[in-house]
Amino acid sequence: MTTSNDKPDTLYANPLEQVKGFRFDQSVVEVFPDMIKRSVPGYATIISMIGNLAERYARSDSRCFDLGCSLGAATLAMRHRIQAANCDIVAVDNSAAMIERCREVMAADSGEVPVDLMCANLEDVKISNASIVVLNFTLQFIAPEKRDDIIHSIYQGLNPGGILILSEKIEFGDKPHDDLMIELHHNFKRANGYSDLEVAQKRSAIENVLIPESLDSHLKRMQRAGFASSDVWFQCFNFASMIAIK
Ligand code: GEK
Repeated sequence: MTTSNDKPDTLYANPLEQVKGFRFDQSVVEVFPDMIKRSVPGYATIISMIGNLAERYARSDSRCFDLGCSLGAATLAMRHRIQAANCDIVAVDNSAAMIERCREVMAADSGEVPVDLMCANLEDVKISNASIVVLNFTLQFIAPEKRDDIIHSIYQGLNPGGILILSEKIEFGDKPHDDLMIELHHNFKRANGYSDLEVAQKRSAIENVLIPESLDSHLKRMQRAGFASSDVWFQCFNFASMIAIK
């Protein structure tokens, strides 16, 4: 899905009179592969390791869910590594523009695992008979007061031994450390060709749209939901991915 032909993300390259709240609309879909790769440290590694985990945890006659699938990068990673027989992937996103493009991406892919694409709010999707649920940088866009119910219903829908993979932008309780991680992330973006103006305008667009929490809040929430074990398996600056096992 991510190729050198990706359309470059220039959405915030020019000064905007008013920076509106970030939305996953058609203009974002057009540049999404370039945007996410230049903005999220470790994104390619996380996607590739989701494939690795799918090979290890997908079970025969069960389902794998990719919630907030965007253009289906995690879905494709799972699709190409799942060995279990009769295992389906359910990929969900509430942006019609994302799902439409994701449908084209899936059609162009030769993987054999069936993929069911749904344009829906993930809160309305019933999780059942799941061996894997992926929330790859999605929960951060959902109001914090709704997050307990979502993680709890994922727990309920997982089969014993099933896993939740939760990747999130995170914040730190220690202010100097939090400031340092933000600075290092912004340096990463500048090294990937974003200007100071782009970094600043994007930051203001996602304020109040992307709400990060601490690793501790995420791990405690998964524990409260009933997960037997949960911990971080990847972190780069203020981006982390966790695994919770039922
Ligand atoms: C990847 N996982 O490439 N219901 C369904 N989808 C939602 C909801 C919701 N309530 N809220 C947000 N989304 C992908 C990357 S991007 C992360 C995920 C980012 C969707 C939203 O439309 C968008 O496509 C996705 O979650 C977040 O592995 O852009 O930083």
